[in-house]
Amino acid sequence: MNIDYLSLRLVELPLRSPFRTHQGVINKRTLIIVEVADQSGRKGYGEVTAFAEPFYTSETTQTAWHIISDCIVPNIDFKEVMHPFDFPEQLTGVQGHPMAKAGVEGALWDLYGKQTEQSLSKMIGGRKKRVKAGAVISLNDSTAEGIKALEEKGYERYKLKVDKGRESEIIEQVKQLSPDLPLMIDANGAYTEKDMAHIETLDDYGLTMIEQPFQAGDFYLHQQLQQHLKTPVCLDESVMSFHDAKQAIQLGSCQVINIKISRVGGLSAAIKIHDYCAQENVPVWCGGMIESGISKAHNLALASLPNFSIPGDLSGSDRYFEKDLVTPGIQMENGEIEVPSLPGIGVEVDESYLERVTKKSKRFCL
Ligand code: OSB
Ligand code: MG
Repeated sequence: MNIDYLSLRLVELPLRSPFRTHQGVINKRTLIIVEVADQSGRKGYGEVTAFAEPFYTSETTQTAWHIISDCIVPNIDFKEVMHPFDFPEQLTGVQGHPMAKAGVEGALWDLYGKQTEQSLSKMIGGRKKRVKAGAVISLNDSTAEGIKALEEKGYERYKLKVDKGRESEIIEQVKQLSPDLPLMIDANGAYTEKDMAHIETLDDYGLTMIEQPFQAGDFYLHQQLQQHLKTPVCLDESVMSFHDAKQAIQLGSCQVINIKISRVGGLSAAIKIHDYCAQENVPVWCGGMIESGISKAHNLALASLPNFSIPGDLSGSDRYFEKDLVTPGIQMENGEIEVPSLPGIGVEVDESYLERVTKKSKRFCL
């Protein structure tokens, strides 16, 4: 792919309002932007969506910075990467750290698309021109005003973050305001085995699914719950690889999978999971990470694949940010977002704004 250099930027984006869940609150979004450039000056961008703190998965911005700088860059022979699919195959010496890997792979996909003048969606076999959006209602937004504001924007699917013990109250509030809209909840592992009966009390609300009720790693407990529940169980944190997806499906631990490029270690793995789920008749949707327009553009390409049949956590730039790293920002209209059709990720990075929000940077000549 003729790669000249790779650079990392640690950026901090102010959030319009704090994003609060039972695991804590995010006031500003710390991210790593990965850039790869070829000798002709074409640039590809990827994003490491790990958080500053390890509340969601074990990675953090700092572990990812270390893994990319000290383990990935020195151990990859970028001259042998002819296509982005070649990159994960060279990563056998780096266990774990899916978000660090996904950020680099993402930059390679964008660059490859620019070099071959194809959109990312086209390169991976995407079919849809537009995808359905969905809003996540953090514990800060779960007020009548917060929900009305999202409905006025045009969101047609809601996901509520769980506040254990207050689920019914919040679900009923949303149902009163928007009785016909699809609604789901995301527990981010808030429940334990003792909550099994409590979760079953939510089964008659007609929720489209319950996401990640228990801790990641416990395929058994999710399987026990799914057996007793009409509502589909969806797994997020539990699925960190293709193998996790296969186990979850074969064991009956879920009926739906949330695919995040970052959590599964990159677009190659995300596509593989998508294809496997399609073969097993398990619908998937694209998860979000409160990310910038760079990662959102990658998500839109992924979500254009045929088995992404459920609206994802795909929102416009203005959902979380006053100003995004891409210009113009990602737009949500009438509950849908257009899949970019220009080469690579198909969005323009605002380099001067990127420079302004950069806290530190590092460049590796390859
Ligand atoms: O569980 O999907 C999650 C945000 C941070 C960490 C984990 C999750 C989330 C979201 C927000 O639900 C998704 C988004 O709108 O970007
Ligand atoms: Mg989730």
